[in-house]
Amino acid sequence: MKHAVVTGITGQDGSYLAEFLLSKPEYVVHGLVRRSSTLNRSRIDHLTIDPAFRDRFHLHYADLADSASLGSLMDQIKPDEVYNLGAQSHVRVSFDQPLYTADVVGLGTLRILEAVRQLARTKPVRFYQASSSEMFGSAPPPQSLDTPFHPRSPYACAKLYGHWQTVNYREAYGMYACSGVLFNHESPRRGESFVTRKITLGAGRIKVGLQDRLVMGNLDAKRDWGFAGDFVKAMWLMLQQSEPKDYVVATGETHSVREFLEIAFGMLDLDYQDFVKFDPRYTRPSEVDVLLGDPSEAKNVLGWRPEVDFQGLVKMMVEHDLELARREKHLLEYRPQ
Ligand code: NAP
Ligand code: F7E
Repeated sequence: MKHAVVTGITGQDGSYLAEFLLSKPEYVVHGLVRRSSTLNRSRIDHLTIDPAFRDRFHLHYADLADSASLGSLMDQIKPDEVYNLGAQSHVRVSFDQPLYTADVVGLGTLRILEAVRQLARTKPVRFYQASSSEMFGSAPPPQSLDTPFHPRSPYACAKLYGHWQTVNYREAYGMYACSGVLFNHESPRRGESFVTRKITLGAGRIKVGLQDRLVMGNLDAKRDWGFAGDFVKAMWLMLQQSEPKDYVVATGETHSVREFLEIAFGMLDLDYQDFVKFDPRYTRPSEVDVLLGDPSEAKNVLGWRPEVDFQGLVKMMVEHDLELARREKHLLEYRPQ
């Protein structure tokens, strides 16, 4: 059996990656979870309770801020593959908590790389680092690995630190370590405060009458948005090659937040302009205006292709969140008095 360790398993990508790995009978998946006062495992509950995965899906307490927990888990599990997806991943929040973000996202990557390096002395182990298109920041589009990085947030600076540490561990110690520079990827499991999910949740609730406005920031920013379920396959492919290498993973299309709003509200026969209000609270001290990735290496070398297009992504999220809103309304209407 192949043992894979996944940090950030309770997050959007962690849940899709776990599903994808478990769909391959040769994988045992070990997810690292943080202790919290209430359980936050809704994205992976279906995997935990499925008897088919009882012997192939395990959760372990650890934290990227805690080297000892990472080292002892590497020692105990002795994984073949490590996917480092754990992060304080919200760009706006990183301006409020820059040191914490640098610790978990930047130093956290170094902590797990060190734990993997110790293990690599005794057995082969492959490492994936979740790097981000935010590292390109204000660099003009289209962005590829030949584009100079120009990060525009504490989050992006921390990711860049993790990216270069990953490259350096590969070059210095000959480790099989890859940095996947992934552009924005979304899904019905996306965190509620990221812009796409905020829009589809808001549109659904407005449609059923639970909400009458949606308060947003900069609608002119453009992003290269893909489907998270497609993107996790590229992570796995990167660890299956004969040589380790970094890749950009993107759709190669860019759309503005305004376009996302127009299409999502339009699918519900609503005009977003009747409901969206501006609040500077949702803007950032320094913004990333346009992200547009060039995924040609991922296509040519890994054979990776996104299967869900932009319209399909918006539709999937709108339909999911309309159903959520309907259920919420139903529960409110039928709550015992
Ligand atoms: P997400 O939904 O925010 O999930 C983040 C995960 O990291 C959660 O499981 C979270 O655990 C965990 N985590 C947070 N702090 C941690 C710590 N101190 N120690 C261990 N785990 C910790 O993020 P995502 O969208 O799935 O993204 C996955 C990774 O890809 C992240 O590294 C993100 O920065 C990066 N990335 C994402 C995108 C994107 O568009 N989604 C693009 C490029 C790169 P809790 O549930 O306990 O909070
Ligand atoms: O913002 C604008 C905002 O927070 C997208 C993370 O997964 O992808 C993500 O980072 C754009 C920005 O994602 C609101 O100013 C307008 O220009 O959904 P977001 P992000 O910052 O691109 C990268 C690749 C990552 O690595 C990160 O981990 O939308 N925007 N109004 C808004 N954004 C939010 N969140 N909320 C608003 O109300």
